[in-house]
Amino acid sequence: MIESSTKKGYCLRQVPDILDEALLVRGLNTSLLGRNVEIHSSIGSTNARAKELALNGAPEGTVVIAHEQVQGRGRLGRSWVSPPGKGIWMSVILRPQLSPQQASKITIMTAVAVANALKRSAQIEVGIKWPNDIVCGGKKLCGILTEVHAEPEVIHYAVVGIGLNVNLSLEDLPDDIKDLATSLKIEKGKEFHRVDIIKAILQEMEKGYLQKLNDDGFAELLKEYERRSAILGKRVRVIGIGGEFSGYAEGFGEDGSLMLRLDDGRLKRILAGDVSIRGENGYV
Ligand code: BT5
Repeated sequence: MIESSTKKGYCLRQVPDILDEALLVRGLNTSLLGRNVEIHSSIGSTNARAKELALNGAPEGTVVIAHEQVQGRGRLGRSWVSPPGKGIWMSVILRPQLSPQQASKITIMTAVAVANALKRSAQIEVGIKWPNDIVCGGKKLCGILTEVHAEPEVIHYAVVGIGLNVNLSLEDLPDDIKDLATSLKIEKGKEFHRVDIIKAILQEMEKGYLQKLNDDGFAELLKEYERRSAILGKRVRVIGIGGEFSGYAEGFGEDGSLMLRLDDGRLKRILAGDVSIRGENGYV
């Protein structure tokens, strides 16, 4: 935005945070992700829309983005707060050569990609809270929702949903999540352009997807994931359908599972399904 004032010339004020396709594709250095983009001003859920598109044959790499979601979803039908213009509410269609049992590798790859992208585009160091959260200062900055459409042996498509709080203020967060959620603006004290962050995420995600989602690359990816883990070596509570138990987070398996050392000394493998993790004294 340019402001003029007599005899003082022009001064460049804040550039508005516009999110449109032309800006997004300009300089987007990917060959697959984001080559086909749909941007909605308001939608129920970008994951729901991406699934519809994938089912109708949309090309791999198709991205659906919304300024606002009115039915944003988390895991197990939980809701995802997605106010207009304040965050990145986006879904990516992938068609990975993985078995459905390996689907959590996609979430791991995405978490590392988002963390690297945030470092590059927002100069922020974040942690990864297994299985699907990106955290900062002990609070949730971003959630990832990977949904697959599969047969027993093959994945037909995966839709990876990313909900990243960018320019939300504390007042934008409902009371029930004020204590556990945060945003880039809250953490860094300034606003960001969503389009720059989206580009960085798509670029990092494409690198991860094309280079690391194979047997050789995944070991390296897992190391990056562990390095960024907000729970590794810590005592955590695991809350699942089958009950609640505590232990030390000792490592992660090749299949994306969490290895938890129980108090009786046994090592328990926990699949990244429908469990939630809490730190001993709070969210992480
Ligand atoms: C997640 O679920 O963390 C996955 C969230 C994925 C959202 C994206 S947005 C684009 C795409 N389209 C969709 O419809 N979804 C995806 P889960 O682990 O179940 O966490 C959900 C919980 O996080 C809620 O029950 C709240 O406690 C909390 N929460 C809701 N909105 C939040 C927000 N904006 N920031 C931080 N925490 C939030």
